[in-house]
Amino acid sequence: MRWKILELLRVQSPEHLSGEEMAHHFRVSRTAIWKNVQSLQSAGYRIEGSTRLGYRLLESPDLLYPAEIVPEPATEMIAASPKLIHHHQKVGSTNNILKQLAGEGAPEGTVVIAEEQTTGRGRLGRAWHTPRSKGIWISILFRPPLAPQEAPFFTLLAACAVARAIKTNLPALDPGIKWPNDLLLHGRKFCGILTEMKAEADLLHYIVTGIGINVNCKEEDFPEELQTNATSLYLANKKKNVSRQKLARDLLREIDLLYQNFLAAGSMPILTAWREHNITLGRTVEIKTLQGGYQGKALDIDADGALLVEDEHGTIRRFLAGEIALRP
Ligand code: BT5
Repeated sequence: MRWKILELLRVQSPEHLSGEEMAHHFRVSRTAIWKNVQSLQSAGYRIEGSTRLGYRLLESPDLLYPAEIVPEPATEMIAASPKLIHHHQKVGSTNNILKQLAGEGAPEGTVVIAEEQTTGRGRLGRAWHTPRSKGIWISILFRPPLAPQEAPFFTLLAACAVARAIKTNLPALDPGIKWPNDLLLHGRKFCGILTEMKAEADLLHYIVTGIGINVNCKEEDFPEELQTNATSLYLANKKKNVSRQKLARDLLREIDLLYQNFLAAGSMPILTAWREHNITLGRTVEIKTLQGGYQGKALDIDADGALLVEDEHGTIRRFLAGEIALRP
């Protein structure tokens, strides 16, 4: 009920709304309204109470509560209602929490988002740095009817969604996708994606795609070893703060749109969107895989999102995973 009260206060803002009116609306006592208002206040909302006029919302906190980031109008599947969004102040890793929920049967479209992670992860056990309330640290659950080897495709889907949400919010910025899971601004990484899955030989149980976006990080928020390679939207946006709530809402909507598109029409629309935002194709790349290193020209991605690289002898190889460095 507290989120419904918040909604009423928001609509009424900057005017007051009487406790009695709300009590009547919800068919509860005025004390029940007062308790819910108190719980909103302890969640960080500045709500003024006056015995004569009622309650008035003065300020909302910069926190990614479900009520603040649920897309309106509602999406089809991803974060389609506030109940599907699990917000935490501090977790180890949002991917881990969501994998646990997925194992317990959480529905497709469930989202875990945190203000801070203590053990945020990148690929191969690398650490992902997540300063408190400075970014969007989020994981999304998919249960697509696919074979396990198609899971890496969800990294591409998420990368396109991030690029699109940024173009909507900050049209002057030009984020580029570096295959497979990085997004860069002016050559520096501001977003990383980690797709994990649970599967048996031919059966995919679920995919969890984790996205980390440095939104309002300042230089000093990055540890020294990241300062030359990492950036944030704030830094790229002439040091102006960016609304995390609006960006998170738009990101969820873009993920939902791309996913619906994918379910209806297959991978083509996403590959097209990916090509539009990529900064990988046509470049000479050095690719490191668990099997060894390789150099060549990045020609294209195929329907599974694998990168096709041609070496100087004209041999084309296909990479489903790996780490690339872009050469001039
Ligand atoms: C990634 O791995 O880029 C995937 C990052 C995914 C993070 C999200 S946050 C929500 C969800 N929950 C999780 O626990 N993870 C996901 P990789 O390509 O392996 O890159 C990792 C490397 O990026 C590190 O070794 C650092 O060099 C660098 N790095 C770490 N934190 C960074 C940051 N905040 N900004 C830019 N670079 C960073």
